[in-house]
Amino acid sequence: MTRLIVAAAQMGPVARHEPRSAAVARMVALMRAAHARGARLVVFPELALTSFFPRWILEGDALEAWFEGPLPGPEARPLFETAAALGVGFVLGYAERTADGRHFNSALLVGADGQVIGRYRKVHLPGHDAPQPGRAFQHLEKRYFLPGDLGFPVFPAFGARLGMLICNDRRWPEAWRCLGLQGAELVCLGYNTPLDHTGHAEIDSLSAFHNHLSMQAGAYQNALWVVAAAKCGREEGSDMLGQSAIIAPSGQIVAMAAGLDDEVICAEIDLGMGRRYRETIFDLARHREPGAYRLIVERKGAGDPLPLSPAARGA
Ligand code: ING
Repeated sequence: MTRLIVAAAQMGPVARHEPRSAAVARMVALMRAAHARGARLVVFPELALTSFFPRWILEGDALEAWFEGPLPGPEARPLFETAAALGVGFVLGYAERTADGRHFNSALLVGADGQVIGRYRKVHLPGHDAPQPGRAFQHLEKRYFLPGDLGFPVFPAFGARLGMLICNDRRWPEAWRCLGLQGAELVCLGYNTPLDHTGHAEIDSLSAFHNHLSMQAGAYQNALWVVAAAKCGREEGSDMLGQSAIIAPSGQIVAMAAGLDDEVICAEIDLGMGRRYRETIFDLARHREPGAYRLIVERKGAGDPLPLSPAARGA
């Protein structure tokens, strides 16, 4: 199968005291809307079941309450059951507590039968490991989560080679490259992106630009499709970026959310497009020069001989 209709299920704010059952009901409605438009894979945002709790200082049981044990638990079960009933797979961002009590910012890949295919744990944790003075909202992912320990896995699913990233991962080219070098054809990611992250207006004012720049570059330079779903809007007073998007291996945005609330965007993706980029511009076997990268990294000083092109060498 080289064509697949996919959907990003953007979510508006999830309130601090909104029960998971309410968030799941919203997600079921989004999944049904996506299915009605032919989607067979739906991507939900990062930490989709709850409010973005790393914005608050939390300790002990008050922190533990934000994490999920093994999924599907009773609250999330309707989502898995709906997926199986409709024959729709999905990616779900959630706060994972492992059996031995470790905490990760994770994403689950679930097949059209409602069964778990695989898991990814966010590697790049932004923000701080201790509360910062003077911030309207904290960003304590480094305090609440461990860095992901599963690497960047690629799963054969939905007729494609599918990888996952989570939010800040999309800003790091290595994350995309690790997936691209494994032949990923489709990357699914969710994000919660506050608009006041750095406190520097000249940076924060470019949040929307940097969001799409990162994903369009990742898509084009690795010849793969991207489905990205935001949790957005004013969530407990914190304004978060929307503009969920579906991006082609050309780097073109083929679908984008227009609002800041629950919204489904869909596109029929052609996996053959990525293949054409990998057979021409990005034929890694013919064009990529990893040896040169080592040379540049290891060069000792300006006196080292520069590599000459065949023409310059008189070849
Ligand atoms: N959020 C943000 C993200 O990477 C951020 C943090 C915002 C970093 C703006 C840099 C600039 O999109 C999460 N959850 O990673």
